[in-house]
Amino acid sequence: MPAPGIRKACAALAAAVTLALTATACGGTTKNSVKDDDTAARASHGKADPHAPVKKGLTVAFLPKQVNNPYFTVADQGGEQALKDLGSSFKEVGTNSATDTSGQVSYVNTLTQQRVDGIAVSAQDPGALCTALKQAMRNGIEVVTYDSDTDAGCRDVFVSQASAEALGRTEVQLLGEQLGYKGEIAILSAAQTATNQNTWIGFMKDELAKPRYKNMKLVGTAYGNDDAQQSFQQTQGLLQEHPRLAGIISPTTVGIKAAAQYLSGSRYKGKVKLTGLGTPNDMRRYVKNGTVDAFELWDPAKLGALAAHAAVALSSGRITGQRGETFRAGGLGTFTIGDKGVVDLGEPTVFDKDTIDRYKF
Ligand code: RAM
Repeated sequence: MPAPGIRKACAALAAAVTLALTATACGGTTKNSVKDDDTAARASHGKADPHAPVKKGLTVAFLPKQVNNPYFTVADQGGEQALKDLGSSFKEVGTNSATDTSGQVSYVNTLTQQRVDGIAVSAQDPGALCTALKQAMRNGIEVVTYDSDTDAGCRDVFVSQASAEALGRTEVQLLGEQLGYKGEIAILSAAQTATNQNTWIGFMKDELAKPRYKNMKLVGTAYGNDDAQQSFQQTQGLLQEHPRLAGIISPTTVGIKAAAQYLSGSRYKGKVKLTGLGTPNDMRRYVKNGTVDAFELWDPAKLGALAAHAAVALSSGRITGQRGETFRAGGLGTFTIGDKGVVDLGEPTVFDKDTIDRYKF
């Protein structure tokens, strides 16, 4: 396997020549090798050296689902701070809409041409970015997904906010408690293609299939596309379509805020229960005015910081994305890579009127 410097030089040369490269001179099992199969990404890394020095002077680009979303602003600021602490540089690019998949693809291609060292991306769609991300990896770029994953073969590591299963099940449990396990419920999601929301919804349905929820019925799923106005209108639509609706789960910070805003100004306030994933700053007023009892989230800044640490650990050769590898992420502690290259940040936090003022994000 060529030395890391040579790997990078080969990658840089290849990127300069063409994005559709064949870096045979770089040879061996390095990530410059062209492999077309889905396992190319992680299988081509070689062996991790947990004691390799942490590289400095890297550039890691964050590509969130959507740049004008306060959740991603906080997450990416966490990434920026972590990179600063590690002696590397941060940049952020991205689309204004959470459904501009071709825009996300263009950004990946541009970052590949710019030869950044790492990309941390929250995918709007599981498959759409694959070709572009594989191209990035063939060009020596480390690819970390955070918040919303692609297919596992199209990135090195997925930094997940919490176990997807825990998130899906606990949202149903929270609503179940609030409804006394009775009534019609609906889901107000983000984009129809969003990997993270769709995974959580899968676990919500699995949870709802348990005998305890036999009197709770999922009657509809709407998509507000992480757009405030669309989410507001979709909430209104759900209530019109299902006059007996007793509760809504919105697993998106944009959706839950818009739904709370709608409910808060309507006759349904306090009657139709709302839970899901929101930021304490967005939801504080709706918890205090009795629209929302409890909801959950993780600390987005920590998620961004963990993604930054993972990208630098990959670039330094300390990890390759294989199950069982461990890496230290500054003050966040030490993390172990699990199945399919997934790293979980931790458990979600539940916020209610007694606890919400402890959190400022
Ligand atoms: C929105 C986005 C993001 C999701 C959060 C909970 O901001 O859809 O992907 O993780 O909500």
